[in-house]
Amino acid sequence: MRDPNEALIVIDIQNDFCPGGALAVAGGDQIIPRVNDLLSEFPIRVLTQDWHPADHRSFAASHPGAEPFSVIQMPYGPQVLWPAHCVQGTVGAAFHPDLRSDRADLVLRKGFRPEIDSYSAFFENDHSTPTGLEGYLRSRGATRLTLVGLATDFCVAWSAIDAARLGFEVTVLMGACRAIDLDGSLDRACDDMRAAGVRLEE
Ligand code: VGL
Ligand code: ZN
Repeated sequence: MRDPNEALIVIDIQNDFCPGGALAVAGGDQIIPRVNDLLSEFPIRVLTQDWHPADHRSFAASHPGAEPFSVIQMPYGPQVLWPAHCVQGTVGAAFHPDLRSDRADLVLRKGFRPEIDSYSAFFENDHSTPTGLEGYLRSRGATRLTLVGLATDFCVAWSAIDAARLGFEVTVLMGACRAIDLDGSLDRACDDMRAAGVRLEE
């Protein structure tokens, strides 16, 4: 068993990020058995859920003429334009049916503001608008966080780096994550996580 100060943060294991989904991550569903086991081990268990309005500004379709996976400048910095995904209330936004979401204490939704994306579970992509997760974890006494889920190089990495900056002791279990890997984004994300003091384990 784990210490009472240990929290598991499960990032975005939703249908749209699994094979057959709108923004499928290769092998995204393969991590689910291990994640289900981890959900039984940890005393504090959080699931995040990417949760966008249908006209979200991170969607290529919201920018006439723009191709999915191109990058534009937003007021808060560069933004990859994604295929529409995880639209609020759709099957694509639901947790994968094999994920034991019943084992979670908290479901944290993010990306619900139409004008700004939110990769991190802690802050929106402006790096300043909080989601409230930090307060939740601190008030439950969490100091050590283990992150797993989808996708390694976007929501997992951004969450891990923010958590380390906030002073949590952070481990990412790479074997329980899968990546999008867009133009070297996985290597960059690993470098950035290590530089932020995140421990990467298998
Ligand atoms: C994610 C791209 C867009 C993720 C979410 O969960 O990594 N990636 N929205
Ligand atoms: Zn998203």
